[in-house]
Amino acid sequence: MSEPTLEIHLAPEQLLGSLREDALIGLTSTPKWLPPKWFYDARGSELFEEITRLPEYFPTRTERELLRASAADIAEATSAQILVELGSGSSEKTRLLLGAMTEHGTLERYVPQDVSEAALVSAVGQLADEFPSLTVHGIVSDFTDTLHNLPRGGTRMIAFLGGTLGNLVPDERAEFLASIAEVLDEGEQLLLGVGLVTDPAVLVPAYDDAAGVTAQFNRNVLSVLNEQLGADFDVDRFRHVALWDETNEWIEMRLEAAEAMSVCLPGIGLDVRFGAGEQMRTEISAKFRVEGIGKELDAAGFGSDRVWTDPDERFALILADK
Ligand code: AVJ
Repeated sequence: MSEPTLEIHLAPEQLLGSLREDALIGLTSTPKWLPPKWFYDARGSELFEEITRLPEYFPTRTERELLRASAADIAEATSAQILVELGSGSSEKTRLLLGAMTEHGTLERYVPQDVSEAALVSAVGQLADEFPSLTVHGIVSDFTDTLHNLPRGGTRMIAFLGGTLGNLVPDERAEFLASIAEVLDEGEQLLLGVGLVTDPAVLVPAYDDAAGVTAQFNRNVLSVLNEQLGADFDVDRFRHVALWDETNEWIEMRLEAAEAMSVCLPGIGLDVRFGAGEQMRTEISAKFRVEGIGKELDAAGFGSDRVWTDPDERFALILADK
């Protein structure tokens, strides 16, 4: 077995710099907002893993079953030697794909990328044990950074699973898909996992669970600002809000100030006021229609694609060819 390796492209100073920029922009905007990327410190990553096991949070389970059912087909439809996974987190579901792709015979290297070093360290160790024929090389970075420094030396498939594409606003999404198409050579592929538009009665509870884990996850972004920027958010005075935006077809998570308050953020030299009941957007999680995402992939510069969905049509895996 070869030892897994880890490459760190996100110096802590860089990470802090971009958090400061994002916090400054978001907290001085009307309405206020914060990018979802900042949920995922060690505690936030743990809370997300906990979310994936909740009875209400169906996406992870659905995608896992879908991967189980379609991994052999996907392996059949690719001759990739390198699998690069963006936002790999725990890589838990990817095992199904790695199993099928190593059996099929072309895969040599797995390159998981994530912003969370803690999540990656534990994932690469386990994966290298489980798949002794694979070279496992983790990259701690921002995914846009990884895209521009993509590994070479074989045919590549980029996997972007879990529905994380839905966290990008439409403009960011178009730009992101186009830059993936741009860095891939002909014959290389993108494997995308996206949540589909579903009954809001099923969707909303997935983002507002009875046990309150998603609420803790949402509020964790305030703890991150407290720790990293020396802020004094009174985390418990913010209420978790999850709603279905019918027009945009996305779930929106917000934090609502329970009462008027001011917050000091010494790390960015900012004092901000929240009015009673003021809501700040912390995440969008867009859901897709098969036809719509097909058009977006087309527009981004991809060729043909193949689509697999679960029986309830709540999730889709799309393999797009460059
Ligand atoms: C990891 C971004 C796919 O949008 O469903 C879970 C994050 N937010 N519960 C999602 C999340 C609230 C999740 N993604």
